[in-house]
Amino acid sequence: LTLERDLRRAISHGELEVHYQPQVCLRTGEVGGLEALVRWRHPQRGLLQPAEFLPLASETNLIAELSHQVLTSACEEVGQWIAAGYSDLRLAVNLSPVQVEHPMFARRLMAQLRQAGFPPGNLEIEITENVIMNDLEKVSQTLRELAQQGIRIAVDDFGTGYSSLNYLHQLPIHILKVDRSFIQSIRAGNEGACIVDAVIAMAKGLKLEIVAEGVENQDQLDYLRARHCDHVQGFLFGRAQPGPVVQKLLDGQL
Ligand code: G
Ligand code: G
Ligand code: MN
Ligand code: NA
Repeated sequence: LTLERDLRRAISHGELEVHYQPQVCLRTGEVGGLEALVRWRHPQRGLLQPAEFLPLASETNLIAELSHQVLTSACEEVGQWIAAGYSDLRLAVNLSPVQVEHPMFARRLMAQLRQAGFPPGNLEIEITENVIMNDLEKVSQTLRELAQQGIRIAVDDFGTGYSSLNYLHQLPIHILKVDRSFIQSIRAGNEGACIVDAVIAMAKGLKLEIVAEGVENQDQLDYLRARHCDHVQGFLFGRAQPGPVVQKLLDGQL
């Protein structure tokens, strides 16, 4: 209960921060995208990770307000970088089930982007397979509305959910994010690597882009490069960092 009271205060007092983890394009070698990941700068407990407060936020409906803040901050900050010349920079945001299942979600999101002056074509939303399957009808309507406006849809943690593959050609999906558990099994002779091969082959057949998550070492990178994976994300390229740090990283690329 203390944490719930604290979280309400965090939302109203601006204790939430958005950090960004780079996604590197293997074709250009440059940062092509940023995944927004929320952090809570707790006055006593220090910097808290999402696992420590998102479950509570979801149970208490504070998730709606929290998500709105994350999106507002990220659109404002990344929107400035886009306007300053990084015109192709993509912003990826994670959506929770309650957001995606709300019937007004697509319209509210579009209104928020207009207000922030953020180009919809630079936005990517990440949802998990379980969120898609939970209410396929509702979610598919929302995803169609978003895709019509140019927003791109990524399936997060691909390969770990309880789902068939049917939704891939029924829904406007643009990107598969291969879960880091598969990337971690890229080692000589490990069978997990053949799942990565299969997902990349399928993505190419379906004309979907691939983001490999959790890339931590050079062997994994070499493996993914040899298979023409599109984008890589992971500690090898950097953890999620505050906006000013990321801005320096981008400026070093100019
Ligand atoms: O930052 P970290 O790597 O610990 O993120 C853990 C998980 O928390 C992510 O995989 C993501 O699913 C979730 N997450 C992080 N930020 C947000 C956010 O702003 N909104 C939602 N809904 N989930 C988030
Ligand atoms: O949305 P998602 O749950 O995929 O969010 C990314 C999560 O993965 C964050 O919690 C982030 O800290 C974590 N992460 C990002 N890169 C790596 C990595 O290279 N290795 C590991 N173990 N975790 C990572
Ligand atoms: Mn994600
Ligand atoms: Na993920």
